[in-house]
Amino acid sequence: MERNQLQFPQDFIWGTATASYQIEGAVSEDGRGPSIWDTFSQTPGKVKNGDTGAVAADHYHRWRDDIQLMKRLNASAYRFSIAWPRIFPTGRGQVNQPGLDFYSRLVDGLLEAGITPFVTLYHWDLPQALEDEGGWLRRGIVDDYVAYVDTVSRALGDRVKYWITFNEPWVFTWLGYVFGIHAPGHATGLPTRALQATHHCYVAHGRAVPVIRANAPGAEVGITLNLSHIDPASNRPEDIAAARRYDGHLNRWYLDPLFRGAYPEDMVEHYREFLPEIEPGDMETIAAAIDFLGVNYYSRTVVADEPDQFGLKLKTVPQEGEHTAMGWEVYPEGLYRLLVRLGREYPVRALYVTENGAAYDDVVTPEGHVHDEQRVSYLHRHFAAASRAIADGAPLKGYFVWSLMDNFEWAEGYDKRFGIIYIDYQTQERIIKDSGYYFAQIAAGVPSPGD
Ligand code: IFM
Repeated sequence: MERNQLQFPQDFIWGTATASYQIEGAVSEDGRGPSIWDTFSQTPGKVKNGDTGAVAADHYHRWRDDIQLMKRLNASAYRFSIAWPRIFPTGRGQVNQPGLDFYSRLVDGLLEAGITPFVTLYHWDLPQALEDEGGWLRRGIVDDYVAYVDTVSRALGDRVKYWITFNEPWVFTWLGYVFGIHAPGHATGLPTRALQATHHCYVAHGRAVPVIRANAPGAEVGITLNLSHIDPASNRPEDIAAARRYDGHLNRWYLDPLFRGAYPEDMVEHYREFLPEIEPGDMETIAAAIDFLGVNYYSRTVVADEPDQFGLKLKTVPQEGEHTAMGWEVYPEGLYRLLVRLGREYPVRALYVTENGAAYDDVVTPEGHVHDEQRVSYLHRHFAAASRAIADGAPLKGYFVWSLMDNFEWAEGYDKRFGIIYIDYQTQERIIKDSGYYFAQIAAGVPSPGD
């Protein structure tokens, strides 16, 4: 068989992924409290077109139909997130049982359909009441998070085997606490808050790992990072050094504490005036052994040296060629390189691609179809890259396409469609796109054209 063919192990997991605030809607139902994303999206000018997650894809009411759609996609797993404010409307205290029941029914429905649930415990919808106390900048949030995780894992731990503590710590800390483009919208321009929020998130992660294991016998516990393959813009030593710094900023700052128990030394030096407060024992807590690493990969990053803010001295350089509707370069080779690198440089027991996918400007034909051949091609090339990475030793066990369906793309609102199922937001009609049919073939193990 040729190396560019898709070849995956028999027990390879094929799934789709979503997140609570992006699909559920029903933001005031059954006792859910407000989250930072309700507040942020209701703040004029923060989200394109003034969109909010108030209705989203109405998954809170349509989850049964959505499970049927997953079956039609031949998906063997589903990655979704729990909305903390459905469980504890003000972040802690009295459990909101109807919120917990919603996820319990969802898990039962998935299992009945033969679909393995992968639960993400935090995908950015922090209870607003906790933000009012300082959010991820307050050390006490670690205890609140652990109590929340304890409650959820006690309730679902008899049925859920795969747990992801956090989704993309880099994104919610840097975009939320430095650049101001995600909730809670702090636009400080300095790394201090991102690094402190990251540190609290990481201590919370490390403290949660044994709690989940205790409540969910046989559970596999991991965390999902947004990682990129990084290339220097040229062979100049300055650009190579800049690429290394960006790798330290985006990748190693998040990987090293988990797998080596320390923030990377070169970056500690770069960030010296912005470093977080670290208490004795924190780094050991953070390095709690995990069963898998979740990798969200969308594109590579090309970096050049340039005087700029906070000592990183670099800029990212846009590339010619193919891009998605997000303006992200299509670069499947980066996924291959990243997966192989992770397997070689870090003691990862298992890897899952917990997100990969693309936004394109989809059109529904008069016959009611969505012929999204660019997304089919994007996915096919990334699946091929993953297949090659496995052949070259990466311990990749599964692959989740982002996303099951079109949804609320954060600051981009509903403008950007990542789904392999189209959502008509007027009627909530679901249409399986051509990429969904393509996914269904791959998930069923049917060779695809071109193989
Ligand atoms: O929609 C997001 C998701 O919530 C986190 N990872 C990236 C996706 C696309 O931007």
